[in-house]
Formats: sequence, C-alpha cells, structure tokens
Amino acid sequence: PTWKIVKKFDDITYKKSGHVARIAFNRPDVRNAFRPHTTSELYEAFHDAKEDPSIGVVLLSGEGPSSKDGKYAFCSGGDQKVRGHRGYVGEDGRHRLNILEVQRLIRFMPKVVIAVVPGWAVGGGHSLHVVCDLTLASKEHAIFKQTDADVTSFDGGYGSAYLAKMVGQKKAREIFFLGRNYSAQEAYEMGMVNAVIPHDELEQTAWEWAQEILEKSPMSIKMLKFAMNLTDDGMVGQQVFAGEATRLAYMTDEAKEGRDAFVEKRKPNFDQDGWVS
Ligand code: 1HA
Repeated sequence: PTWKIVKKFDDITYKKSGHVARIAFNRPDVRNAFRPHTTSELYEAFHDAKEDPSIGVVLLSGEGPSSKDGKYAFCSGGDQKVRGHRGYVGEDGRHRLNILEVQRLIRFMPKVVIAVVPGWAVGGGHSLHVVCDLTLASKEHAIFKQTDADVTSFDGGYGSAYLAKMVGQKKAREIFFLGRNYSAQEAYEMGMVNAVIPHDELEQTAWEWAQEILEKSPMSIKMLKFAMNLTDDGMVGQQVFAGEATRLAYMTDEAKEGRDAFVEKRKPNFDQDGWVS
C-alpha cells in the first residue's frame, strides 16, 4: 500500500491508503502509553475515519521499536506518570478518562477496526485490543498482559466483562487476577486473537485482511457488526442497530411519502397494500 499522511499529530500517526485508515500510537519509548493528549488525537483520527465514506477498515497499531531498547509495543495503557487524583492530567490541567470515549467510538463505528499488535498490549492497551473487532498479533513480540489490579485502575467495562464473553469467565478472571504475560499463541488459543503472524509480515497481513473485508457488502458488514454488538450493549446496542434500520426505512417510497406529506402540509397517502408480512 502507498500510505498518505492524513495529518501530523504529536502522539499518534494517521495515514490512509485506498479504503483503509491506519492509526498508530507513537510514543514507543514509553511502550506507547497514552496521555490525555494522545487520547484526544486518537479520538480525532478515529472520528475522521468514521466520517470518511471511503474508509471501510481501520487498523490500530503502535509504532516502534523503542529507541531505548528496541522493544515493540501496541499500547501500555494510561501514562502512569501523568495520572492525577481524578484521572489522567492533560496540559490544560484537567483530569480525564477519555480513553473510554475512544473505546465507544471503536465499538459503535460502522466500520471494521483491526488491532494490529506488534508488541506489548497492556492495561488500557489490552482493553483497546479487546474492544477492536479483530486482533492480529506478532508471533515473536506480542505480549498480552493486564496490570489493572497492579496499579489500581480497573476497566470494568469492555476490558473485563466483554473479555470474559470472549475468552470465558475463568480465563478472563485469570488474566485480571494474576496479571501474567501471555504470548500471541496463548492469546490465540484463548480466542482473543484471530491470527498469529510472523512479525515481519504483520503489517502486510493486516492490509490483506482489510482488502478481503473490503470485497464484501459494506451494509452487511455494518449490520453484522452492530448485530453482534447488540446483545452485549443493551439499549445502546439496540439504538445503534435500530438507527441503521431507520436509515434503510428512509430509503423507501413509504418514508418519502411521510416526509413529503408533512412538508407539503397534506395528509400522507400511504400504499395500503403495503402491510406485507
Ligand atoms: O485501566 C485503565 C482505565 C480504566 C478505566 C478508565 C480509564 C482507564 C485508563 C487507563 C487504564 C490503564 O491503562 S491502567 C494500566 C496502566 N498501565 C500499566 O500498568 C502498564 C505499565 N507498564 C508496564 O507494566 C511495563 O512497562 C510493560 C509490561 C508495558 C513493559 O515492560 P518492559 O518491557 O520491562 O518495559 P519498562 O522498562 O517497564 O518500560 C519502558 C519505559 O516505558 C519505562 O520508562 P523509562 O524507565 O525508560 O523512563 C516505563 O516507565 C515506560 N512505561 C511503560 N508503560 C508505561 C510507561 N510509562 C508510563 N505509563 C505506562 N503505562
């Protein structure tokens, strides 16, 4: 792929090629930990990808390796050095937990988000891979680890409860209660990684997975994602799914007649043979 930089950010990189967007953490010397500034940039990039009708798949990854020791990371979660009394403290002095807004954006966007994990996926970084639709992991360097109970910062939402739906209750509790390291292969066997890829082929493989998805019907992919989300997301899941049903309904003659009758200040003339079962 020939990537075009969309915008220069401080803490992330953001590129597009064809119908694929690639967003990556870019703080490799701190294992791609996120501070509020990182998260704001991440939100902006994801929002742009969500709004761009030419984008069907978003790859989320981490730049690397670290200039200090050559190690790779996807993301090591919230930057503990800027964690304050009520959240992570930005340059504006405000305390935030805005990574949760990014999680919701990934979850509710009508496109496929693939976590491309080249190294450490830890704490809030682990939760991010969990909330992505698919995960591809570096065979040699990916390590999955939950440190939430080490640093007293717990993701009680998608990071844990949804993970349990994915890998089962016992495994999810082990991941959180013991905080061990798991290799890409172990994560694959648990069902939280789709494929274990040789490190040198990871980016190319992610691109190929994206191309396969892009051959499918966009509407079907969107409806399937929202259908699979629905039961876990309660009424918000219903809202998101139903919004798409409303959009499809808008495209019918019946809906256009409803709208036109209102605008033209007349009684709607609906097709009374339209009560199809
Ligand atoms: O759970 C949540 C949230 C829940 C609800 C709502 C919002 C949430 C928001 C965030 C989070 C969290 O993310 S909590 C979990 C926070 N993350 C961690 O506890 C992971 C901390 N890091 C580590 O355990 C390790 O660094 C590592 C397993 C990722 C890698 O170990 P390694 O390879 O031995 O490297 P290490 O030497 O530890 O780290 C390299 C450099 O990166 C160090 O800096 P240096 O000493 O060279 O100056 C290290 O301090 C830095 N670093 C790594 N992770 C972080 C970090 N600096 C700040 N924050 C980090 N998370």
